[in-house]
Amino acid sequence: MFSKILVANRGEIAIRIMRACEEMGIATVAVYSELDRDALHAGRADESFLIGPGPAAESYLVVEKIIEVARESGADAIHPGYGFLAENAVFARACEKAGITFIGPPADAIDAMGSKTRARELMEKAGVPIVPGTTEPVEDVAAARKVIDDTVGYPVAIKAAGGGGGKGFRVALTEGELEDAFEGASREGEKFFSDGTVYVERYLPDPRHVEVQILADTHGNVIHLGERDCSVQRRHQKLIEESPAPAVDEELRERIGKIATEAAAAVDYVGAGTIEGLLQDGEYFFLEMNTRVQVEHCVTEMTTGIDIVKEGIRAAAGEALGYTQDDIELRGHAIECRINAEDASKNFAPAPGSIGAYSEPTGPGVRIDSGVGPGGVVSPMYDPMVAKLIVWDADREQATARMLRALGEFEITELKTLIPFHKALLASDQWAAAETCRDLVEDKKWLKELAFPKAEPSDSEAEEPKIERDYSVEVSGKRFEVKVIGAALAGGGAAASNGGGRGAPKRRERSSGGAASSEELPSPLQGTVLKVAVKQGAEVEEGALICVIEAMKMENEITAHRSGKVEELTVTEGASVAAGEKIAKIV
Ligand code: MV4
Repeated sequence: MFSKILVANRGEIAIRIMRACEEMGIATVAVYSELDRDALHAGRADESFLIGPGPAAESYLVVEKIIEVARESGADAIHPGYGFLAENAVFARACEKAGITFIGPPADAIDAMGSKTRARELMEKAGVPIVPGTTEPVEDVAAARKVIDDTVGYPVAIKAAGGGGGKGFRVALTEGELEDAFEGASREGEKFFSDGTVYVERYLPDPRHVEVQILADTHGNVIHLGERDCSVQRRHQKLIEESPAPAVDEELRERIGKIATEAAAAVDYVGAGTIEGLLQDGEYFFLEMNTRVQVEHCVTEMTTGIDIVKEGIRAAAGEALGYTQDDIELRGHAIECRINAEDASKNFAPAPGSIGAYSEPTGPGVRIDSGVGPGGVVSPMYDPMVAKLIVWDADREQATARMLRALGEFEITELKTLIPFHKALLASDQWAAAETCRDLVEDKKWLKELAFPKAEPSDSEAEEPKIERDYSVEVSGKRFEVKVIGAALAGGGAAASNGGGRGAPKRRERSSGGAASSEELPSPLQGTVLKVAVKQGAEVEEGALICVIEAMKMENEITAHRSGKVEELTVTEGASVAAGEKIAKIV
C-alpha cells in the first residue's frame, strides 16, 4: 500500500480523499494556489505546497509542478479527484514516467473513453447497446443530412467527439435546424477540446440519466454497485442525484449492471468508474464512461456501505477488490443535493462570495461533504460548489423528508446558494412522482419565486453584539425611562461596538463590489464574453438575457437584474471580464 498520497485537487473532493487516506494510515500532501492559502484542504493535509497563482491553468492544471511536488514530498501516488487533471491521459502517463502511481485507470482506458466516437465503436463491438447513430465522425452538414435521412431519422443530437457531460451537444428536431446544430456542436468541440469532430445520435425526447458505478482491479475483477439517477440537471450540470433509480427494478438493475461491467472490462479498466447511460421506456443505452471518481459517488456509498474512494486507492496499489458481486447489497435510498453558490432565480447565475455564518445539518442519516467553512470564500475562479448534502433513509419518500429537514437545518448567510431551489424542488409533485423534473428546472416563472430578498437580510443583526442603553422617551407628552437592548446602530457615536463583529466590514465590501449603484449589473464571475444578446439603448425585462460569459468551461447566462433601458453596455464579444466589473447599466 502507498505510504503517502498527493491529492491534486481542492475543495470537498480533496478533503474526501484525505479522509480516506487518514483512515488507511496513508500520509497526505495537499497542493494549493495563492487564492487557496486559507482553504480547508490546504490546512488539513500532513504537508501542503503552494503551486502557483489562482488561475487553475497556472496551478492545479500544471502537470510538471504537481509531479515536482510529489517528488519533493516523497509521495508514491497522486489522486486527481474529479475535474482538473482527472481523465487526463497525458497526466497519467507523466505520473507513470516519474515512477509515481496515478490513482485511476490506465492511460489507454482514459484515451479509449475520452474519444466519444471511439468509445461508441468499442462498446458496440463489445455488445454494449449504444444510442442509435454514427460511431464514425461525420464530416460535414451534407454527410450528416445523408446519414440521418438514410438511417438515424429526426430528431437528432449532434455531439462533439471530444465532448462529454453535455459540452458540444446540440439538438436538431427537424432538417431545418441541422446546420445550426452541426455548426454549434463543432464550434464548441473545437473551443473546449481542440477537436471540431462531431457525430450523430438519435435524440431521445425525455430519457432518464441513469449511471452505473463500477469498481475494477488489476486481477480482472469488475463489479458494479448499482445505479444512480441524475436526471435533475440544468445546462448539463447535475443538481440532484439519487440511488437507487426510481425507474430501475431488480431485473433492469442486473441487466444494466452487466452492461456496465462489460463496458469497463472492454477497456481493461482499473479503479472506480461510471458508465453513464440513458434510460427510456425500459431501454438502456450507453452514453459515455467517466474514468474517475464522480461528485455523486456518495449516494452509492450510502446504499452499499462501500467506500468507493478507498477501493479506488486499493485497486491502484494492485490489491484485489474487497468484494465480489454477490457481496453487494443495496439498502434503503440515498439522495444528494449539490449546494452551489448559484442563484436559481437568476438563471442559476454563479454567486461567488464570502460566507458569513455557516452551520451544517447533522442528525440521523445525514452526511455532508464540504470544502469550505464559516468565513470561507467561494472564489469566482473555481467550481461554485460549497458542499454536498447527502441523506439516507429506508425509502425514497422518507429520504426526501429527511433531505427537506436537513436543508432546513443548513445555515449559510451572506452567500446565495441552491438551498431554496432544492427545498422547492424536493417539495414538488414532480419529484414525489419521480418525474425527471426537466420542465420544472427550465420554468422561469417557478424559478423566479426562489429569488433571494433584495434587502440586506435583517436577521443578520442577530449575530451582531447586543448593547444596552437607557433612554428617556416621551410618549404623548409623558416621559418614560426605557432600557433598549439591541444591535448597535452603525455610526452611532456612543454605540461603538465595531469591535469583534466580522459581519460589518464584510457588508461594506459587498455593497461596494456588487451594488455600487442598483442600476449597474456587475459580472458575477471572471471569464470571456461569448455572446452579447442586447444592444445599447434596448428596453429589457428583468430576467432577459444580457450576455453569455464562459468561465470554468461553463457557459453562464447573465440576465438583467431589473427592467429598464440598457443605458450603458460595457462588454463586447470575445473580451474578458473580471468578477465585479460592470457589464451594463440598466435605468
Ligand atoms: C442525450 C439526450 C437525448 N438524446 N442524448 C448528455 C449529457 C448529459 N448531461 C445529458 N445528455 C443528454 N443526452 C441523446 N441522444 C438528452 C440528454 C439530456 C438529459 C438526459 C437525461 C436527463 C436529463 C437530461 C437533461 C439534458 C439533456
